Amino acid sequence: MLELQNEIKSFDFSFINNLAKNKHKKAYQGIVQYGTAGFRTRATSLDHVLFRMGLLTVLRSQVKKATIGLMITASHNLEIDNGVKVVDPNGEMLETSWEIIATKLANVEDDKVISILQEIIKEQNIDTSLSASVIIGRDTRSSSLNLSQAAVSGIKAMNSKFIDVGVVTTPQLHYFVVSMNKNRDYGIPALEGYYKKISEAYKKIIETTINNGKYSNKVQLDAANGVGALAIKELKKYLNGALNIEIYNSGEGQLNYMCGADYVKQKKISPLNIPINPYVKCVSIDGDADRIVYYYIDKYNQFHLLDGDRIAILVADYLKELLQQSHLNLQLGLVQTAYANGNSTVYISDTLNIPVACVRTGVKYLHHKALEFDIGVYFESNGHGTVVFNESAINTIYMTANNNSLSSIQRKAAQTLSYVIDVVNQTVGDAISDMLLVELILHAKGWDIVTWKKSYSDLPNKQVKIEVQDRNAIITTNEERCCIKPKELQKEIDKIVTKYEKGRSFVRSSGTEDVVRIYVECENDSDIDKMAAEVSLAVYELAGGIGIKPIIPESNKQI
Ligand code: G16
Repeated sequence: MLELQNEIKSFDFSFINNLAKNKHKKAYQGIVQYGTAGFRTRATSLDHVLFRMGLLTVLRSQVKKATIGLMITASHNLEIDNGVKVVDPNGEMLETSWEIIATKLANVEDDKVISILQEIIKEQNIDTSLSASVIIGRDTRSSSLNLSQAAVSGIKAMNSKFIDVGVVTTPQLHYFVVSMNKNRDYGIPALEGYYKKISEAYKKIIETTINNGKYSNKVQLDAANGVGALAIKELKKYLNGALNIEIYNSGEGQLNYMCGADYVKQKKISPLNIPINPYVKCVSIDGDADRIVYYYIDKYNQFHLLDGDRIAILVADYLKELLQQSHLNLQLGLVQTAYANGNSTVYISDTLNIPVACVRTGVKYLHHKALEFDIGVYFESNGHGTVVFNESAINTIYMTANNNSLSSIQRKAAQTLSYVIDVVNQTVGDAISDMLLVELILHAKGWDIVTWKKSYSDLPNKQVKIEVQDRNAIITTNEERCCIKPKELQKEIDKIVTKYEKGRSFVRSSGTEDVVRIYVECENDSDIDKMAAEVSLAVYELAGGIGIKPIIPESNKQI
């Protein structure tokens, strides 16, 4: 069980000032920004940022009168980077207005740290005599331990209580924050509580549904050489063979290097070190285990990806079926981003008849939008997503499951839904619980991975990244689907897309890497490389590209 350390006393600003100017002084003079998922940059530039985030989370905890989380990770980035995500009381990412405060505090000169802290206290009207608590976790990067110590140094300097949970996945840290704040209503705040909750609910569903024979419970899992490998090894103990997970890239190689969910999604190829045999179900998770994608190769060695869009559709379709069987009138909705394949959006609205919303990139935006539904499914196509159930939906589901006056079909469907609620990590996208969710659905439907893939065809698509002098020079609107700065760029993109049947493209600056991301999709596979090169060249020329200039292939042949 987690235990809070340290006792609350009043702040000693001269002590904090001394730490800020000496032990945790700025080693990096560039600007760091709280981006899509917190601060993320070279690990060597982050000590002062972590110290200051330690200070800030104590204030945030006093404002929210709740436990706040600090996760040290750079998720899908390579080992050389690191970062920090601040987790708000209900498991959401830090509130946007505080991202600005965090960015300000992270960037001021060492001798201004105290005055900024005082400014925050005044502006936010913080009662600094209140008790505060922070939970801190880290991934397996070699830089993570020192950075977590810098954060602890900040937390201790503010005399706050804290728990250092050590090496955990990002979703586990979110789970801890929520279970601490919800007084255990969400789950027991310990790793054992997390594993038990999701594995027991999974086993209950597996036991009560019939397998028609096509489903195989074998999964080859690429753990990106990250913390997910440790977590999956633990999970296996709780699953007792209910799922046969073979783990690859479990830490012997470099983190996220030619492996992991991001690599597989972007390159559309298998990762290193995973045995590839036709039709074997494979999954890749990312460095902090908050994203997951599925894939297989066919007998012609062709690679087939089942990304976040497909997972969302599988999950939403299954939930809709259970809602129909249990006669529950709950509003189910799905949230995507502009990266979602056009055909997936059409399939959700036209075939599944489920309302679908589009928001900008970043789980924080998807999560909030999903909360508008009774049951909100959200997934980014990169495999980051989950399902959220509101309180009244949860109560209705439990009541229906226990209402003996209803038919056994109705009750059983509601019972299954109640188990699904426990399999899902509602606090944030969680590769591990998402895998269990996908597996229980495939099991219930009796599907192999090929049958799952058959539901609809993706439009050919491609994502590329371009380095520019200043990625902030790109400004977008309309959920990132339209570029308003540099002014001429959108006109150029519009011209390019009209040349291709079902052409669609958008560009946006990444919030986790120093690049501009480009997305293109169109009807014909043979056009996709040319289209991507044309948009890349437009970005390069109009947004200050650096490095090698993109070359447009002469024909529409694939390169
Ligand atoms: C983070 C965010 C995701 C986002 C991804 C890429 O994921 O949590 O919502 O899709 O970054 O963001 P960007 O395109 O801005 O670089 P992770 O798994 O890296 O923490």
